Amino acid sequence: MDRQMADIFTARLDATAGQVVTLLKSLLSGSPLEGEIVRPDELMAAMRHGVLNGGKRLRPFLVIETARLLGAPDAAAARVAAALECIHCYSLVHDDLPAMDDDDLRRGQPTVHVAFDEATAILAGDALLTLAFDILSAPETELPAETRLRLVNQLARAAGVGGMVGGQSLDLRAERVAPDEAGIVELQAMKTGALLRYACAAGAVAAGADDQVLARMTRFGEIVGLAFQLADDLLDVTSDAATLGKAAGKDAGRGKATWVSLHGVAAARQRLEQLVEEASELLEPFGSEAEILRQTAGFIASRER
Ligand code: GRG
Repeated sequence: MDRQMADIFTARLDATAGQVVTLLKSLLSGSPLEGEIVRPDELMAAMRHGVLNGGKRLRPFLVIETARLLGAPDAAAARVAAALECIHCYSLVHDDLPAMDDDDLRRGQPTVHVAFDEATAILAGDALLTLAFDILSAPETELPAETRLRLVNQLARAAGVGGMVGGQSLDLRAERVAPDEAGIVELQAMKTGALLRYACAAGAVAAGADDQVLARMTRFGEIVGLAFQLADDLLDVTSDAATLGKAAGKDAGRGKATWVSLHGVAAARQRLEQLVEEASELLEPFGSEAEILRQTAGFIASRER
């Protein structure tokens, strides 16, 4: 991507992030909805802290751009995107907890358990998880009830025991027993891949795409997920190598087995190129209208943060 195209792409990513943040702010307001009693101030503040503190909003972008390509209503796609971002942010809040990664900083700011306390961070994550399903299923997400039910069901599977949470569990186990290559690929497809896959599938479901298009976009999401994880592992290695002044190689990174630690940096860069190529091929039937999604795959593969 040349400089000018990169600037146009980043401007579009930022504009979409702005649109999603505006919606998230209203969904995270303190006013109770019909059927709710009160929304406790401190809990709401912790939820806002976990969601409205920056972030690239890549998953929402994928939902919205896929939905746009396939003709779903913008407002409905934005709500699906916001629901998915609530799940992503909950996972980060919980991942940062002392019992998990025990991180003090996230997106350059104190993590939720540091800014509030541990119990409040657990509850903020729980409430964000639940809110996601409220947003998706509510009639305000102006899609047919059957479509909303499908979106809810698929999100439950992407985020739950056979998806993100299951992947986190396998990742914790991997610290005790190193998985083989197939195990690494599987746990990453679950832990980080499942939500990215869902983002693209959900955009297609919201647009009422037929089975063939849905399968194509779901595969596109899987490839983007693989590229995201590989780029993330590469970033770990290169940032460690830069800070420690050692050559990036098999012993670089956080000590966890990854595709990069098994095959090395050069092979990982080559694999990333192949994945972007594969993603691009999947978009061929949509012609130039899919250019933004094509660029998104490239952006994810070459991201520096
Ligand atoms: C604790 C239930 C539970 C799940 C945690 C996804 C996950 C599972 C943990 C995230 C840990 C982590 C930092 C993984 C690396 C890849 C990743 C998901 C990075 C954060 O995603 P970005 O780069 O973040 O899209 P922003 O801040 O831009 O939203």
